[in-house]
Amino acid sequence: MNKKSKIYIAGHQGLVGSALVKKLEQKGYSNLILKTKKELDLLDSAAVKNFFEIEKPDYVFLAAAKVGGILANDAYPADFIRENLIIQNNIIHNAYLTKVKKLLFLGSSCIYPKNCPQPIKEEYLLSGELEDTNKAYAIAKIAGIIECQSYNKQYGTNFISIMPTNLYGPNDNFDLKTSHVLPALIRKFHEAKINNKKEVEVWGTGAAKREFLYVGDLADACLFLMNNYNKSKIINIGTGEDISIKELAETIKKITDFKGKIIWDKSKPDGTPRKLLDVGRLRDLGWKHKINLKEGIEKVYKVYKVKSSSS
Ligand code: GFB
Repeated sequence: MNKKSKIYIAGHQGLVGSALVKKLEQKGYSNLILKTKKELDLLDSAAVKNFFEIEKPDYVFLAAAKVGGILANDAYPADFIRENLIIQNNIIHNAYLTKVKKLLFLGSSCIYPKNCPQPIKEEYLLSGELEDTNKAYAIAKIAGIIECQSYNKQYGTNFISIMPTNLYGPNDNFDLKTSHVLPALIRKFHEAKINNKKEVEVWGTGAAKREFLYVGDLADACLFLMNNYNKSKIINIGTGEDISIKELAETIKKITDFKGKIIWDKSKPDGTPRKLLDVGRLRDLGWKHKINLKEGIEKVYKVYKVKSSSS
């Protein structure tokens, strides 16, 4: 990509999309195409076809998707599979028709088999049973990866697929029902502290382990790969370290300075026991994350406190 390249960021208002816009602008890319859901409904095939024909972007970051935490995935599987299949079909096919130079598709670490060896290598994809709580989302995302690889094979396109680990950042979803664990715990501990509650309820047993990458680092990795990686093979993006939900809860308790007790709601699912990514392929290319977990949580909490006090 050069600074004048026409770059479309699909999903630019989301956690990943907004971090990509910030990173691209910081690096001096000045020709970004951004469309809100109201301006362009990615579920509307005719509208997406028309958009690509008019705008003809050179590069596409496909960061638009229907995403959510473990309960949201478990509760709305039909929405997760239907919407994600339509969005990615519309964008991938029209990127091919309008000869987009390169497209980056986002997979997710939760689409690997639930019990594969750890750390998870890219070749483990499709080697075993998927995690039940988010099987619909995983099948949609796997379809997106196979779609990119199939267009590359049949039409000679350059559509790359990346596999980020669990992400977090300031522009995250903090809704307690649909969000991921990290933003949910920041909100729970913060609200418990300012309301002088005695305890905070955390889901599951706390034994599950998760790897967390700050979204600013993910955006940096996406730019790096858009400029340096041209293979059809998927590539993991992570920190190479994971912690238990119990350790995460204790870390966030400390950062929010909550003094009460943590109560475990074992009626809620733990989900995949562990999903630590093998980041060897990415390291060999010369990329490593910069922001560690404690620093990243402090950055998010700082923004969250301001946003929650003004809302
Ligand atoms: O982040 P999370 O919702 O999604 O849950 P996954 C991670 C772990 O945190 C589970 C526990 O073991 C939860 O039981 N947890 C504890 C909580 N307290 C909470 C809480 O208050 N809220 C939430 N949400 N979790 C997702 C997939 O799996 O990974 C998505 O379902 C997506 O499709 C994402 O791909 C990256 O990490 O288990």
